[in-house]
Amino acid sequence: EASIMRPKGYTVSFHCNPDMEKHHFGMTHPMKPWRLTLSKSLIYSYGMSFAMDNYVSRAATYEELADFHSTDYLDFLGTVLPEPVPRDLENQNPDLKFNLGGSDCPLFEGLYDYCSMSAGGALDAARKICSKQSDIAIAWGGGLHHAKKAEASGFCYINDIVIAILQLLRFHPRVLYIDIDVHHGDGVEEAFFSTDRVMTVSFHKYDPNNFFPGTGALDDNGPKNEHNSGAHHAVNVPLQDGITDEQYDMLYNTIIGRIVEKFRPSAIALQCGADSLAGDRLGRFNLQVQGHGACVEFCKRMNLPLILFGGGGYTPRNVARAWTYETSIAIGCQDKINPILPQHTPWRDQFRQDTLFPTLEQILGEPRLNKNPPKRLQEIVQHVTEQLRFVQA
Ligand code: ZLS
Ligand code: CA
Ligand code: ZN
Repeated sequence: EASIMRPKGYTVSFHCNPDMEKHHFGMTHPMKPWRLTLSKSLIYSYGMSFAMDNYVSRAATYEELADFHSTDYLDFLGTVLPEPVPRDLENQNPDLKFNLGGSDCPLFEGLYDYCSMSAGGALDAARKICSKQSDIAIAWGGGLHHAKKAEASGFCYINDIVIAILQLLRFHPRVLYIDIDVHHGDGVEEAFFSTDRVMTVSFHKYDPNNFFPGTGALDDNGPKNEHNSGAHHAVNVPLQDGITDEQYDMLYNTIIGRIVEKFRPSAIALQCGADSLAGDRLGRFNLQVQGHGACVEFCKRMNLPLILFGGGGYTPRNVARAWTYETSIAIGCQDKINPILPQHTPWRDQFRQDTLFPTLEQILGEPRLNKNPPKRLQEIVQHVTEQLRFVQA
């Protein structure tokens, strides 16, 4: 039989909604939904859509959002409108309801649609994984890890990741959540704080007083009460400016390798925030496209159903590079693609900002001083190893 002759094939699905990308947070706001358009056009220019199942995702319904979010919050989110006139001086610091309307989480035209489309893509991806129609499902429009049950936070209004993981939990006994965004994945950690069915792992820049959101210390590992099943099921990897590919790779492989061994997840959800790349407008790390992509490669090698979410990423041309490279890893064609960017990319001017002959992997930006001493990295590995002694599948 033919299926005996060849290794089992696998399916990658790609979930996006072009309408999501048209929204604007405001001129100066760092979050630019059009980075999704830029990423997609590069992915399509390489012809990668021919190696995936492509879906235009629907918007998530109110009921689907209410799986995680409070109806009070959703009702408010569904009715608030952007202010018709700019706030005047005496109105600079309004009482923010649900943290909506400040400079991080502004109100903008079509906000509810934008949020429900982001969640719709993530949820479609999770459903394809549950039905085993995909082995790897990609939702670059998702990954908004700061949103809380009844609160917007850090550019995130609806936590599409939590909603997608809740869907996975209907079919999967244990889900491993990994977060390589430069910010702490606090919203996802909090949502699954009290369960041993989800282990959350975030790698992030940690400086409680100077870097958002200020949580995610090495010894924040879940409920302190040992009788709470969520105890020890939150892993935090606090890092400093300038971490390199080599250091990150060592930490990631050691930590994720041991977690998979101990926790034995049946599915992995990976938030691929691209603000951990060198040269990011908000980030602080020195990761290259290769080093960032190595995290995706490592997860793929675990041979478990995998969802890839987007997330942060504030230098759009580098976001597009990373998510294109990571799409190629999902498909398995990363060694076969031309490193010189395709001539006919409609957005070539964006990439020309770097050099005359821009490549997929070369990102520009002054490297930041590395403030991660090897000794500290060893301490982190040591702490996580000890923490995992309390974890069993
Ligand atoms: O993880 O640091 C903060 C909070 C503040 C400082 C900034 N001011 C404006 C508000 C109060 C304490 N917020 C962070 C949020 C980072 C969210 C990351 C999301 C994710 O990548 C997932 C998608 C922050 N960092 C930088 C800014 N906000 C920020 C920078 C520049 C601007 C422009 C627009 C708005 C005001 C001026 C803004 C925010
Ligand atoms: Ca993170
Ligand atoms: Zn971020």
